Amino acid sequence: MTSKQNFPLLQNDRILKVIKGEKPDKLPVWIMRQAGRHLPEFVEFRKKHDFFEICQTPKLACEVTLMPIRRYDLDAAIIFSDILVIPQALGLKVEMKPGLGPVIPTPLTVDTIENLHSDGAADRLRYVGEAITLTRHELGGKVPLIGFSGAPWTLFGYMIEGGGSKTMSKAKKWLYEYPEESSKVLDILTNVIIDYLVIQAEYGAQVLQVFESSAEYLNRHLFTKFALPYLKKINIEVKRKIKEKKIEYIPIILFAKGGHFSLEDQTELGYDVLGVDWTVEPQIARFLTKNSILQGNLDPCALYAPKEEIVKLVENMVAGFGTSKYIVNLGHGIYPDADIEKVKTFIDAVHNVTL
Ligand code: 1CP
Repeated sequence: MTSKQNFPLLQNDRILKVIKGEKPDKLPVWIMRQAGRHLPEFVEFRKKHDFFEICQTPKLACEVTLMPIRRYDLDAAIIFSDILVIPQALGLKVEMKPGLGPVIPTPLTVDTIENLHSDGAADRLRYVGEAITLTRHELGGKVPLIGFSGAPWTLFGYMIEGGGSKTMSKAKKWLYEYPEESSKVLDILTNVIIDYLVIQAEYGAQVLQVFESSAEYLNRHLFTKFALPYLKKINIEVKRKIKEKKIEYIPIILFAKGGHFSLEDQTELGYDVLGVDWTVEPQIARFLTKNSILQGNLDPCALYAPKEEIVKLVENMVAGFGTSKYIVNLGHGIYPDADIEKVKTFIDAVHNVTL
């Protein structure tokens, strides 16, 4: 296996500089879901390979991770995988249905909690680590590599709903009807997520992001009870374990999509960066999060606008966030029909901002 040491020297440290409180030469930008369906080369690649085959084969995952880096002037790569590899490692079957997304044919029930294979679950995800190590070498230090995980509430939602949902009402029903069982599952997930993120750090991830993509289905009360304590534990424990293993400090980004009602609370969790979704006004996000480093938040649909308009929207967004303590991204994942040229306009507009 490729060595976890002697990685090539990092040439583009814009994101890491921002996180350390230093001034980069240009504003850094990366795009959530950049390694995916909007790239014609990915669509071609997918005709030959099953989704989870790509995730589980380091060479293939590395190849897809590099696709957007070859095409665009991005300031970070994100390892190709999916948040649902964790439910899979816990023993649930997950299928990727074309045009539909992930489906769990036999969702979790209160009676099947005991069947979850939590022992060794993170170890069964070492293939993601191997993909990270390989990608770090293949990147040649061009940009830093981000590892990621889904957050407990978000994964809980998919496991109970059996896939995506417009309301998450089945998962929310658990929170009201079976709070103890809910906490039990959230605890199991939290522990696997911690070990999984530590593995990613061990294998060479330089930044980690936690996706709480289903924050939008909760209110402040439910989020405080069923999301925040687990998110807090993840940040503390990952950092503690990384230190214990004498791995270099790794910053962690939290992106709670639709969690604007909790932005103020999120500042108390200790994450290095808070992601902001596209529904929040930059000035309001700044006001609520005080000195936090923020990431976001252009509406993914803004990429449908004419190029001149995209440039203006970027300038307005940057004026709202300010140029310090800021990493540019979209306010959610890029859509499959995004135009390559418009993506380039977006990235260039960010890099053209005078600091
Ligand atoms: O480029 C990258 O960002 C790396 C790859 C990546 C990431 C970070 C993929 C590949 N998925 C994810 C994270 C992920 N997966 C999230 C969190 C980000 C977000 O909120 O968008 C979520 C919620 C998922 C679950 C998921 N996987 C969905 C959403 C389903 C729903 O209805 O809620 C879908 C459609 C997928 C499939 C998927 N994951 C990734 C790709 C490229 C695809 C498309 C599937 C295919 O190629 O057939």
